[in-house]
Amino acid sequence: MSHTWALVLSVLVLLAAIIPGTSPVAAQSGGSLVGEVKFAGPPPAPKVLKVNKDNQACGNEKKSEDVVVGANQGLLNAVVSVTGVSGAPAAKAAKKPVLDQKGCQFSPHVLTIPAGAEVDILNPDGVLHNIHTFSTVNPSINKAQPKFKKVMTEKFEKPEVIKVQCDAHSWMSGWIVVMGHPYFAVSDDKGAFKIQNVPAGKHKVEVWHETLGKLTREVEVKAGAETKVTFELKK
Ligand SMILES: [Cu+2]
Repeated sequence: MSHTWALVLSVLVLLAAIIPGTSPVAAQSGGSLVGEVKFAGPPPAPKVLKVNKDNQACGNEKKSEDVVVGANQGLLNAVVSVTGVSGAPAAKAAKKPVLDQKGCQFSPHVLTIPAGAEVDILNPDGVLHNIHTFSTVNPSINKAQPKFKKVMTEKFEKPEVIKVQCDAHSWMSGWIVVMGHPYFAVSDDKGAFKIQNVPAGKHKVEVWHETLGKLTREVEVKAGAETKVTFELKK
């Protein structure tokens, strides 16, 4: 290959990397949905879970993550999604989703993935874990992951909210939320979330939290603009 062609090729590769993965049509006709999920009322004190096994790897206690409230009442780990968008494209994960079990704790506590995604389940602890998923739409997984097995890969084909436990460690619990469309996000430790490239129009927006339940709101998303929405969940 000549130097000129090599240069042209590398410029093309660079351009491909710079231009975002969404189609120009979607970007123009869509808007983004940003906001916060808040916890109403005084934040509950986190429950302390006793660790009664494998203490060297797991520590002596864990804080329950079933309600985690941060600054300004921000609620962590709430899943916000725009439901019922007709003709929604299948979502693709930007990178392969990972569910870590480091320190005998599922991380992230709530993992959101697009339907059809494979998840790498990591075991860096040098102890036996046994992932157990409580699902009805997807096949339930109940698999030992011995200490030498650093990665196990599982696929989740259908949209579903799936509770995850470890049969070796009773305190370990988490969630895998499988989505059938690309319009979702999880709230961070300030309760903030952002969903990009939502088609313009009126949509139902749903927030789900593992212990506080669900709320639905109708929201109008405008093309090329940021639409703000705040949810407040209570016990
Ligand atoms: Cu475990």
